[in-house]
Amino acid sequence: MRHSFDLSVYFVADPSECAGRDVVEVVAAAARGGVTMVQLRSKNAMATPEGRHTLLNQARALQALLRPLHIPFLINDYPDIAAEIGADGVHLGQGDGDPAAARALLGPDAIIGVTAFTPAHFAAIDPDVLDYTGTGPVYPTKTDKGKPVLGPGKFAELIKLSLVPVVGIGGITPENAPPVLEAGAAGVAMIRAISAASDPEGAARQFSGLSKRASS
Ligand code: TZP
Ligand code: MG
Repeated sequence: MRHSFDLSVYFVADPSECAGRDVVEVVAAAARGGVTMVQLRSKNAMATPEGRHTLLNQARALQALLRPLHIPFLINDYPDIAAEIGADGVHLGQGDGDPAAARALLGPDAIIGVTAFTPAHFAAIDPDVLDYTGTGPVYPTKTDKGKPVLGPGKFAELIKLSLVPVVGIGGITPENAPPVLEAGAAGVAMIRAISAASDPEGAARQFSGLSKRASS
């Protein structure tokens, strides 16, 4: 049985995008504001032994913060780190390894998501292995350059192909989130709209209010 999860406000926490604050402090604020799921995304962390150590410490601190709050916690890119700290799951990009191998490592209860932004990506998804997709960029973003921006119209068309729930990502703010939810997304994912906000708790609360209105 998979752990149950709610994609409605999915905060992707990148320690280098927290406006100089500690990632654990920012995630604690986001949790108070009502985020429903958290991912630790630390690009290049594994390039050095110190980086791996830092990532492990951050991951352990976040897991300890979020577990009592029943907010699922996933690690971006590294199924082995997720296994080592007992995280709730892992998020894999295209080319980040075989989802079936991650499922075999983490077991049937883990939440495993994948990045998908072309029809071929959606066609390759086995819903017995994967639980959700992150799809975007929906809007222009400085965080993940180089991918074509979908816009809400193309996003809506693309996600009709999905056999698993989809969360929209890329440049999403409380102001531009409604069309993503109206397109049929299970939720919105964001980095900077929460992590770079002067008030991450308030930003999270705004997203939480939108998703509650969209589902009522
Ligand atoms: N995948 C598609 S866009 C993106 C990822 C990881 C970055 C989203 O960052 P932001 O700050 O919410 O635009
Ligand atoms: Mg990746």
